Amino acid sequence: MTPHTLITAFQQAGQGHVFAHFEHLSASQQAELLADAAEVDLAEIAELNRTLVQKSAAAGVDLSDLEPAPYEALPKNGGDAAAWAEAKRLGEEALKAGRVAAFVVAGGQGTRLGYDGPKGTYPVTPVLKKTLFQVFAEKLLAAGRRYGRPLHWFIMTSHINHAATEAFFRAHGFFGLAESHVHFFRQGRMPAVGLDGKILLEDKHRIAMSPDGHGGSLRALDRSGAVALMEREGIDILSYFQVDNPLVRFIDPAFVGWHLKTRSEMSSKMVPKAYAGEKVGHFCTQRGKTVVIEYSDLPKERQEEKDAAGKLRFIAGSIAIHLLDRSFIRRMATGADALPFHRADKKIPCLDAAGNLVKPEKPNGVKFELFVFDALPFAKNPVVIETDRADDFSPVKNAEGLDSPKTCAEDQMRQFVRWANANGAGVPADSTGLPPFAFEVSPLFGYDEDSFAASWSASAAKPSISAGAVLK
Ligand code: UD2
Repeated sequence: MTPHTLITAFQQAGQGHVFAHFEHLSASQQAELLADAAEVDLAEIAELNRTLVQKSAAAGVDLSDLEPAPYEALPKNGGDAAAWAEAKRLGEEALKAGRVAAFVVAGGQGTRLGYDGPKGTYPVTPVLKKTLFQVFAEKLLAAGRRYGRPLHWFIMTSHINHAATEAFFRAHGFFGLAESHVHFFRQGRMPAVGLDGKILLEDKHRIAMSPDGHGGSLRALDRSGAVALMEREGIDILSYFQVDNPLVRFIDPAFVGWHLKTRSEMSSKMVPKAYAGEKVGHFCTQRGKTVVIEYSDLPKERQEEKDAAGKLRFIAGSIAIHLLDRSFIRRMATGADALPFHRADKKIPCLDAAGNLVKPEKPNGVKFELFVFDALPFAKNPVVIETDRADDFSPVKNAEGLDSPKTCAEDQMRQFVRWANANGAGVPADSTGLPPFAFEVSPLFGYDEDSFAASWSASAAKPSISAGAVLK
């Protein structure tokens, strides 16, 4: 498209103001603005304005016919122990055959934490303050050794943090992983619009663009060549997790086995919600399909609904851990089924009509985001399995209070104590399982109960666990 046709298309779509300052820009700034504009799908924005922006903020989420989704309970909660053991065996086989790769979505901005930098570079472990990325890398390294082949790792970044993320890995020698097995790619971007549907400018030569949500990962995986690489390497399953959760067991043989034995195209882990209003999605079924309804979309009375036994009815909380089949990713990325966009009202710094930068006090615009769990209703045989929260979920989201660096470090230590004491270490702990001093277990020593037990029994002199100890 020539600059002229692009500008005309914007004018015809009622978005001509994007080029209001064009004449006064330098040649390179003009080129930047044209490049931003070329990324915008004007028909898509017009449609989103019609369906999302001109409606109330909650419009678009269908809450009819919702039922709680069934899930495979853990054996200790009534699940079938033999079926779990069989799943673990199948998963181990798949891991040894190199059929599984890891995938972290790390394109978000971490605004709530108030941390300026890629969230994966945030320090989280109790003693050594290893970063999230290092924890994941070491888990992957250890799993590769355990299953006899190095695992591939896909890392989705965004235009905001791509360069910084790559530089961080490089500066740390990829934490011991082979560089050839770590694959970075950038997610797509969407323009933000004002409450009147007009595309916002963050500068005279820049459209206010933001990452297209973690659901953008499906198309970005395909576009970036990640799916083709999986095909070449014989990787059938991608283990999806979020960058904010160092406890995540993303190489989990039983989970992989459930996925395989149920012939699921997309599988998920759930935890029973800790309390009615916990900020997690809810696994539900809706007219025969599995769906996730985000906490912000499910009315309070439904979040609090109880069943006959007095238990929360919509109990299955989504902690954003999934397995995705390669062929399913490709179908979602290139086929006719498309994820719906969600509307997020935000305070977006932007230029006013006179071209001055304003920093709004209240939401002044809308960002459009895709959510990966919206792929569930399109998947064949989706299965949801229960997991122990203590072994899979303690995210760092807020600077203080719930889901903060402090709660996360404590949950890591409770896990270390459980693993150690299951092997007779006799570490003292309070009634919540927290030790009176900080210590830490390197993922290279143990990244789950089994690997910890294996290292423990292999060490002739049992490691001493005291204040500041690090088991390596
Ligand atoms: C997410 C889930 C919530 C629950 C919770 C568990 C949604 C909408 N909600 O809430 O149901 O499972 O996690 O912790 O997902 N990201 C990108 N690109 C983007 C946006 C996000 O890569 O454009 C990544 C981000 O880096 C992070 C993850 O997605 O790893 C989650 O993002 P979030 O902080 O927006 O999710 P949250 O806490 O609202």
